[in-house]
Amino acid sequence: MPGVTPTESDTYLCKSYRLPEDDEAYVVDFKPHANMATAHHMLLFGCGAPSSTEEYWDCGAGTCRDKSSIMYAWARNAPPTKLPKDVGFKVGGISGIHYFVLQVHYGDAKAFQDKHKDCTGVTVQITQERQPLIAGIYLLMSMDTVIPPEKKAVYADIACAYEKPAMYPFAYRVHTHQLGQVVSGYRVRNGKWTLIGRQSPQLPQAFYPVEHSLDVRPGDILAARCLFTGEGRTSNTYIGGTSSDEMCNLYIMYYMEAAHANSYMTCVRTGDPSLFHHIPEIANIPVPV
Ligand code: IYT
Ligand code: CU
Ligand code: CU
Repeated sequence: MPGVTPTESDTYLCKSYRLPEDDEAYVVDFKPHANMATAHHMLLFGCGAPSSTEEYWDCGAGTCRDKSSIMYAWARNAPPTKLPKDVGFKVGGISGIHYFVLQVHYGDAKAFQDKHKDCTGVTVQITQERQPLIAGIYLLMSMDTVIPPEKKAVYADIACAYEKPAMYPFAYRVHTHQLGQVVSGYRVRNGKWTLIGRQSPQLPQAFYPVEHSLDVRPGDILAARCLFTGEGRTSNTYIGGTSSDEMCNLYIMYYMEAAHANSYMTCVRTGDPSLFHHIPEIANIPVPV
């Protein structure tokens, strides 16, 4: 951030950076520069073009003009995940990514009573050297969830058949707003459910490491469930952008062999109830926070 002084709590500020080169390059490391006392979280996106040409702007106006892809997340009180050796995000060239957009969520504005200028950010290490493995993000998200008021447990189920070259998940991030209790992601192979990651969205929304490494191959199904509660609400809650709306997201960060790499994939398909009938029971239990 170019020295900003938020005046209200929960300000989301965005700033764009043009990549130094137009040629293909690889992002291989991130170093956060964030002050726990001021920044609540920060996200780094890769973009074709940013939403604004201002020096910095309120992220409510958008982050990327075109498709945006998350590359890095830092959240207060969570250790940031590193890229494994030989793994890089492809940027520049035909990747279509020519900008980074940094989003910083500033928490309590009291931290700025002294009017100081904040330079929260992240150092991105880029190399032109080809990497053997390409990093990517597979996003599972729900678009049609409705949470009725006072309903104790509501599930948002998402599942897609996986038909791309083999991928190796190494980190995951969950995202909901206030009503989310747990988000779980699985690989389903021949009817067997194997956990990719399970986390409370009320904990810091960083990328957490995949604990037991696994591969995802054509013929597998990727499945995710968000558990919500409608308790405390007086009307239906829908998917949407404000903090009183909800979202159900699971981001799987993976690597793939460079020769046939796909960097961004999305699944928005509602899961088949006959499939989710077999989800492990632990996906239905809120994570205590
Ligand atoms: C409707 C919804 O669930 N939006 C999510 C997921 C999302 C992320 C990206 C949707 C699109 C994207 O290009 I990147 I279309 C969402 O907005 N998630 C927020 C951030 O915006 C990334 C989050 O914190 O995960
Ligand atoms: Cu935050
Ligand atoms: Cu959201």
